Amino acid sequence: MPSQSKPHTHSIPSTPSAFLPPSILHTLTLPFSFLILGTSIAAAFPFVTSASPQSDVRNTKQKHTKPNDSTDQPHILYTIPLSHYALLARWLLRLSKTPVTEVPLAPVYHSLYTLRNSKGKSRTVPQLLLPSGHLLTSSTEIISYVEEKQGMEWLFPNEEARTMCDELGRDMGPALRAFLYVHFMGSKEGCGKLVGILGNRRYLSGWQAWLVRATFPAMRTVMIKSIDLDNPKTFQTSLSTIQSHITKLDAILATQPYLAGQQLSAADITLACLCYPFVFGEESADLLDCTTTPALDDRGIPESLRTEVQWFRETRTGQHVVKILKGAGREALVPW
Ligand SMILES: N[C@@H](CCC(=O)N[C@@H](CS)C(=O)NCC(=O)O)C(=O)O
Repeated sequence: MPSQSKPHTHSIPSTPSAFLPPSILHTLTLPFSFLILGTSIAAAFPFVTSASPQSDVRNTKQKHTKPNDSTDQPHILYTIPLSHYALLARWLLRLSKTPVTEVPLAPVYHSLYTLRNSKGKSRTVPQLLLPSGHLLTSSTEIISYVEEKQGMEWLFPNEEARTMCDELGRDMGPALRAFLYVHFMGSKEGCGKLVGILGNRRYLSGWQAWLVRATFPAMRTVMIKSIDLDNPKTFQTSLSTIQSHITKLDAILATQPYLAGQQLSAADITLACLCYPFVFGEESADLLDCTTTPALDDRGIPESLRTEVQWFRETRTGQHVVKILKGAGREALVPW
């Protein structure tokens, strides 16, 4: 991978002013923003704040079974627009024709919803609130839920598919997130592009998009701390994880058309979603051009990431990701 030759240049200071010029907006503090957000949520979404879902943690081997859950009733999906795990949940719910209302949330502020929904147990997105009031708190649980729907058994044709899904979700997803955020948040140019994506009214409600733009320096600091991006080891570990997965997946794809054999499975969809922010280009711009998943075309790419993306797109794994996004993605990712 190109950046392995210069690993120590890739960690970032968490001080917001290191990359952004001072302005009146930067003086807004996080608590102030939380106050605005909390008030707005209570006013705008009383159904969210009064929900009392349950939460638990499972892997894809465990089955979701809850009495009174009709998959034909409306479900509520909580997401962050740029989240690759949220894309995975959305894709599978669409494929299974589950009726869903999506609640896209600004990063960092999302936790006001997710912690409330899960009674403090889970902060991350995606979360899926079932008609029964039961809450699924990860893409893994959502995959299990979808798998149980009639006609969705093809998602896991064999144990390899299941193992690969678990491994990709556990290791590759967090590694890619750290790797990409270092590139976006490590330069003024990257920060500008990230604000352009995260604070876009196309993907978030007007006031949330405003909140992202107004408080980006504080948000950036929180994200750097929570992903440990100011530690050079984080970048280095992420790189090795990504590299070793790609080497392994390249070898698999050299002998068979799909990750679990001769047909598309949940493993291919998981890989495509988790790598979606790593391919950029027309697949992302055209095929993912819907109201909830930011299109990452050439204009959105930070300069420092250009060579890495080019490198990835030329690997067998990168080409597979593009193929899946172009194929299954076309049907699955039309707007709700
Ligand atoms: N294992 C979880 C991981 C989900 C995850 O890490 N989501 C990220 C977004 S890509 C998130 O919510 N980050 C914000 C946070 O940690 O508060 C899953 O499969 O859903």
